[in-house]
Amino acid sequence: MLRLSVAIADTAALPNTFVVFRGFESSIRKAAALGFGGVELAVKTADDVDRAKSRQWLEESGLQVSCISTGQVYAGLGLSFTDPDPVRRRRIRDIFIGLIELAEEFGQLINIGRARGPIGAAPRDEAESRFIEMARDLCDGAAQRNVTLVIEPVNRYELDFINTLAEGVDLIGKVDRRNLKLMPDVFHMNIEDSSIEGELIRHIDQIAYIHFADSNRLAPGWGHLDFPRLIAALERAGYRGWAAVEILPKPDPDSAARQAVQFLQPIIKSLETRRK
Ligand code: LER
Ligand code: MN
Repeated sequence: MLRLSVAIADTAALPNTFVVFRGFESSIRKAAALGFGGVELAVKTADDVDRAKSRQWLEESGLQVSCISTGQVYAGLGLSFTDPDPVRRRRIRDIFIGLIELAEEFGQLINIGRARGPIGAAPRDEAESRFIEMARDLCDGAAQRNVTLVIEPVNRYELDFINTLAEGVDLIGKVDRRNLKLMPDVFHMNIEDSSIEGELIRHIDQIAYIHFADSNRLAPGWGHLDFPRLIAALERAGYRGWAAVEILPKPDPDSAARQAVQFLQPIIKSLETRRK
């Protein structure tokens, strides 16, 4: 059975951090009150998270961390795996090592979204080689802490490297580490992939985490993606992981998050009832 989570960040997070709620304590309480089972923590470095307090807030709310997400490492710090500058690559490596330690306690999953970096002006092979070297190194350290890294295909208007699920799977094969997996975001898939259900099912063995947003990046049900159909496909394929709602906080964070749960939960429950 699919579990629902919601993307949150600290109050100090940059305005362009892509989350629904801000402020870890209040966000965790709100997420729990609305009926989410988990929260995705969008961070810049491991220092963003007060571990003792977070542990307490999560315990009190009965929530889990679904994933640590790293978009701000790129959008805020400008660092990425494919950066041609070795000094800057060392900085992002150190940041990810800190995040892996954090994820050992919180969620055991780290996403690599835009932090994988662009191809940019470099020859594709060079950018890819830099990614592969960094990913192998980090995955080897993460494996010792039981942490998995997930690569998120992102649409072409945001990044020129890994847009489709098939490209993600191809790169995962080249990295060749058991703890590097695929993380589809159905908003990006709607732009890039030939079929949402078809590609989710085709690559289901590689999928360890999912982002949900509607076609316009609003809460599910407020755009034109067919969530009943795609959730049924995931359910049939045996996906039992998290679906994290990563949506625009519009018209306001509370309404967006409420719409997401109220729309998705009955779909998930009806499939579960049918399975019994
Ligand atoms: C990150 O999860 C993502 O989907 C990006 O589009 C954020 O800009
Ligand atoms: Mn996403």
